Amino acid sequence: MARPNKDVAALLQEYAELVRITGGDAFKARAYEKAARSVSGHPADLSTLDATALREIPNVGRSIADKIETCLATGTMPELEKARGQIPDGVRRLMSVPALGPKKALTLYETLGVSSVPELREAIEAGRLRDLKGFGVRTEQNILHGIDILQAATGRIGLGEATDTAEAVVEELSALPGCARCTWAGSLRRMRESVGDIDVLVASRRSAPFMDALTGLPYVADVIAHGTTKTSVRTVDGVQIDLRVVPPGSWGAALIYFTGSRAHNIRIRDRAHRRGLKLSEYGLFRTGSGRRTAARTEEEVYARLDLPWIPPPLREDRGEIEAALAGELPALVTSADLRGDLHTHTDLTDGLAPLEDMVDAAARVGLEYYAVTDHAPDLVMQGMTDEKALAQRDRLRELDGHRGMRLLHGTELNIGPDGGVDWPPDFLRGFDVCVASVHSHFQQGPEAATRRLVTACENPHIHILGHPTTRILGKRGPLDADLDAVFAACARTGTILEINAHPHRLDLGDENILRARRHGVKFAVDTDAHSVPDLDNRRFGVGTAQRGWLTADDIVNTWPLARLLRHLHSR
Ligand code: DGT
Ligand code: CA
Ligand code: CA
Ligand code: ZN
Repeated sequence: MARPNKDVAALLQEYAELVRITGGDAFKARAYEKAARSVSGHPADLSTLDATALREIPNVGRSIADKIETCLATGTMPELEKARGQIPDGVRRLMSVPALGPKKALTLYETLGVSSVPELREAIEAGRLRDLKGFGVRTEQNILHGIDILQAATGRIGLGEATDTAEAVVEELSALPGCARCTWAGSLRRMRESVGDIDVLVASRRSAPFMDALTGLPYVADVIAHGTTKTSVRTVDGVQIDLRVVPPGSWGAALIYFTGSRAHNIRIRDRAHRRGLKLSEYGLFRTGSGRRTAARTEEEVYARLDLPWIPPPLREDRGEIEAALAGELPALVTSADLRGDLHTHTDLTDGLAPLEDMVDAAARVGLEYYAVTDHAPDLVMQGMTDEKALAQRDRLRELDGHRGMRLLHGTELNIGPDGGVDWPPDFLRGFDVCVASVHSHFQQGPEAATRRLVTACENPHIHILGHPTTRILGKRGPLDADLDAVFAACARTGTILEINAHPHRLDLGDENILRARRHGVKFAVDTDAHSVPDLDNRRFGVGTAQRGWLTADDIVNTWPLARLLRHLHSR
């Protein structure tokens, strides 16, 4: 996402929250929230737009467009500064706890003087929330659980945000004279769902120009260490970036070393050791003579250890070395294998772009087929009706074949607490594809939650289980269900498990994919796009699938459309 869009969206969102906390106009808060979403989902860089173009962004009227111009020019807006002055920082910190809305946060601050997350935990443990109006044992439990999720996420950065930052840094450094190679390594190259920091590697004969360029980037807030082999900085968003510069002849060995994981590196270092070799970030050396035998490329170093090149998402010591030795590394799915997307939205429900724009964008990124799956009526605030769904279907049939792309009409059903979904069977039969997902009642116990998902799998009209655990990274934990039972039900019924590619979801995640795979299920890597830029999240879904050892054949939306439709109809 373009940096100005992200910054402006954050300011609008913060303003909306402050309006809510102060008990201001709920309509106004919603308007700013919607504008924040539109701005962050807008394909063009805001700072390149004039006043007219700003007003054409969905949910941005004249007044908000003026405020956006002020934000772009000054980095803030007077209304926001005023609201910031009225609300203690502590209340805003409390609102970062999942499960704690503005009203409750304000109550806690005003009645108990609680103004930080640790104070909140103490207050709960001391039983001080018990007697507050609107707080019960259940709320306490939810808040404690929310604090746990928040703390587990603390200090780690999401895959999407980390990729944006890493791309910007690599682009900057690659343009400098004398740069032979430049890429990111570490957990980001392994496509972990969150990363501790970003590791960037440069191959060059001279290091100083790269170190200086990194410390001089406009979005760098502090320099943690500045040296000749390693420099570390922190960005204004609090993201740490480590940069190493190595001689071009050490590139492959350094890339292996800094890609990790530590556990994988230990395994291959042991292997080197047993061959009378020593592996470091500078190369593979003979123990006796100290002569270097391989270092220039990753392939060369692995080959010298009698291993094929191992794709970074597999480098976790989860059996990849054994599989490599047996010649059984999976032929991992790649982004180029994806032919379609089976879960997407338009502005008929909560998407930001009209059907025509989404379809056109999907065709431009090269998809062969595309399913539109707007929300179904049980999610009442989305306002879906039979008539709207049928009208959308007509329009979609007219657009079918746009730039050679095939269109499927689908829906995203809501799995109710008992496993039932929206619409009667006759109406469901009219859709080409049905995704079904949980959007409510997240707190069920394990038995009910398992029964709920298994019931959905057994519904012959449901093709795909959307974001199966329903977690939101750093915000909401997974449903408390027996996933092995759910995966077994998917295998038995032919229900496809989604790998939701949104970087805040990545659901299923890698470990659950590995588990599900053992049950012999099929997967769909879908974006759940709510805007045009969301379509680019495919790569995060693919990276997650790769971490789960999946091949193209495991993923139904890599299949030709005819094979996919046969599979959907066989249910
Ligand atoms: P993260 O940043 O916590 O998400 O995870 P990584 O894997 O990116 O870890 P990081 O940034 O500490 O280091 C990057 C890679 O460098 C790591 O995967 C392996 C390698 N590495 C760094 N320090 C050591 C070390 O002391 N021993 C070994 N074996 N490898 C190291
Ligand atoms: Ca790292
Ligand atoms: Ca690091
Ligand atoms: Zn969706």
